Amino acid sequence: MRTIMITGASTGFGEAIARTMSRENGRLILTARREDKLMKVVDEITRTTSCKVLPLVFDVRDPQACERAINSIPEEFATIDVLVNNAGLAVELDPIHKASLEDWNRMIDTNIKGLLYVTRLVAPRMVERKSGHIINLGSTASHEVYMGGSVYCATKHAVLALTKGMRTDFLPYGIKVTMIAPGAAETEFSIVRFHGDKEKADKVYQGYDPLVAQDIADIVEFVLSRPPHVCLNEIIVTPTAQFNGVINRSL
Ligand code: NDP
Ligand code: 8X3
Repeated sequence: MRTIMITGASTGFGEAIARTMSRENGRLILTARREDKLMKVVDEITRTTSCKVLPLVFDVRDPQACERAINSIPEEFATIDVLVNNAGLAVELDPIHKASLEDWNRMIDTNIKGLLYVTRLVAPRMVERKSGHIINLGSTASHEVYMGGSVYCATKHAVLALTKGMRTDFLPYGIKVTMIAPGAAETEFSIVRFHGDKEKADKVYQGYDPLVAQDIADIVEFVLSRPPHVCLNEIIVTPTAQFNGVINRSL
C-alpha cells in the first residue's frame, strides 16, 4: 500500500490526481491553502473509497510552514513513496516593463521555491530508503515563451532544470523523477491568472477543446503504473489543437 503526497490538491490537476489515485485504496497526503476546498476533496475520497487521507493546510511559499506541516506527518503516512509537486500558478499576462513585482514574486515563490522547499523536506527519506518517485508539474511553458508570460515561463523552465537536477542527484538512489508538461488545460488556472475574472478566463479556452484535469490524472496514473526499471523522464501533452505555442481555434 503506497503513500502518495500531492501538493495543490484542492482543485484542478491535483484534485483529479487525488481522486484517480484514491482508487488504489492506499494512503494520500493532500495539501493546499484553502481548507474548505481541500476538505471537500478529502471528505469525498474518504466516503467513497477505503483510502486513508491526511490533509495538510499550508502555503508552499513559507518554508517554516512547509517544515511544520511535513514534520507533523504521523508515522503511518511518513514513508512517502510518491511526491507530486503540482501546486503552482500564473499571475497576469504583463510584459516585463509593466508587470508588478508582487506578481513575479508570487510565481517565483510558489512555482520554484515552494517546489524546492517541499522536495527538500520529503526527499531525504526517499534517499535513505533508496526508493521513491517525484513527479513535477512543468508545462509547455517549460520549453516555450509567449508574450506576457516571460516570468511564468521562466518558472516552468526552472521546473524543467530542477527535474533534470533531481534526476541527476537522485540517480545513485534509484529515485524516479518525471516532469509532466501540459499545454492549455481548463482548470482554475486562468481564473487565478486573471484575479477571478471568469469571462476573461473563459476566453482562453474558446474555439477548441482544451485539456481537462482528468487528462493529466490519467497520465500520472500511467506514469505510476510502470515497472521499477522504467522511468518516464518527461511527457509533453497538449490539446490536439495546440502545438508550439499556436492554438488552432478553427477546427
Ligand atoms: P489550479 O489553479 O486549478 O490549481 C492550483 C493548485 O495549487 C490549487 O490546489 C491551489 O490550492 C494550489 N496552490 C497554489 N498556490 C499555492 C501555494 N502558495 N501553496 C499551496 N498550494 C498552492 O491550477 P492547475 O490545476 O491547472 O495547475 C496545477 C499545476 O499545473 C500548476 O503548477 C500549473 O502551473 C501547472 N500547469 C497548468 C496548466 C493549465 O493550463 N491549467 C498547464 C501546464 C501546467 P489553494 O489555492 O487552495 O492553495
Ligand atoms: C500553463 C499553460 O498556456 O499558460 O502552463 O503555458 S500556459
